[in-house]
Amino acid sequence: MRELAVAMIGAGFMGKAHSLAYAMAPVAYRLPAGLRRRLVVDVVEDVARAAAGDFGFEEAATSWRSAVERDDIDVVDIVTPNDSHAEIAVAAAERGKHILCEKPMAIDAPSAERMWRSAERAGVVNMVGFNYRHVPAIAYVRQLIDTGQLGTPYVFRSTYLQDWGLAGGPLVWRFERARAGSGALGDIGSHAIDCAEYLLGEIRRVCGRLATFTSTRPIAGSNGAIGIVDVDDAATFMAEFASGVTGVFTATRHAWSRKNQLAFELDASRGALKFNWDARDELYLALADDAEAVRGFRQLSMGPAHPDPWWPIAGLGTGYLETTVNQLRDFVHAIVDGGTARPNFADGLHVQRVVDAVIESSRVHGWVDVPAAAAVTV
Ligand code: SOE
Repeated sequence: MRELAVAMIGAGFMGKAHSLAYAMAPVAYRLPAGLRRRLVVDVVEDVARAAAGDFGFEEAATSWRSAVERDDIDVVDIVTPNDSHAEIAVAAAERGKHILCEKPMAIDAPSAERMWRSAERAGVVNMVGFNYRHVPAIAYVRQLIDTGQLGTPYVFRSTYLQDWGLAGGPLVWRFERARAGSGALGDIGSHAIDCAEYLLGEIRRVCGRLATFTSTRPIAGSNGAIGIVDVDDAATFMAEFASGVTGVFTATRHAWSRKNQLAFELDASRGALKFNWDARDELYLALADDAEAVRGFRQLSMGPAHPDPWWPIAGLGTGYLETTVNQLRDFVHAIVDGGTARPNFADGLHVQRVVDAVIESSRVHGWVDVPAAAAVTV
């Protein structure tokens, strides 16, 4: 069987998640290729070495550039801070490597467009780590919409709420525009945008407001020096989809006691539904065709009757890791069987365009158009 050798660039929290996925995916699914954790890269040698041991990689290195140039590497997995994604992805594509890149795809749409262009030119498989669309309940929502069971979608309301931004922590890269591109908007709002576009198609116009509540933070290891936060702590925007659906979104890392609450509701002509990551194995569904006496939201428990079942009975549970395994499965199939793994760089680029449009909209206090994906050519 073919074997894909992976160089993972970055060794933080997402590196751990992806490493677990490399170990679990061949057990969870019968994959068409083996996955070899060949090389892990971190600029700090000790961190790289520790990661190789902890995450099960054969080798550790400190230069991503040498890693992507190696002939014995098939896949480059980018789990570094956002500002390095474009440079690494472009170099990897030029060397013919397949690329799995963490979200958001880049710090802005022009960088994401460069990545997309390079990958298209090189003909390599490319994928962005928007893992939440691989939750079985969300994949099932897509089926409900595509098969017309909900009728015409009308209004989509989405919130992605966390509270770790309130803890008064140091000025990590996620609070710096030059490194992250944006704050809550790109970090977690991008997941909500990806889910929305996966379910309902492209967003074509937005009107939003960004706000920063904690505007300074201590600089780690600097003896009390204070740094400026130049990204949003909360992003709220209205969206108009190309299909005519209306969307309302809020993403914030300043929402007390909401730890990782990606939630949405959809109202449609023949039904409605509610999803909440806190109970991710459930979906609340109401259908207009139900007899009047029992009409209301029913609670579905995800299982073998739904997409991506892991276990033979419903209710055993799928979580964060399962979504990264499902994502990896699609990536490996695209490499071996041909085709594309979604969300690919074109999808990630469009999400980035929505993010950039929300930032611009907040700046000009008005609606901003989002260029269509079809508007770009290689
Ligand atoms: C931090 O907000 C974070 O780790 C995000 O960067 C991830 O994408 C999200 O899945 C969990 O929270």
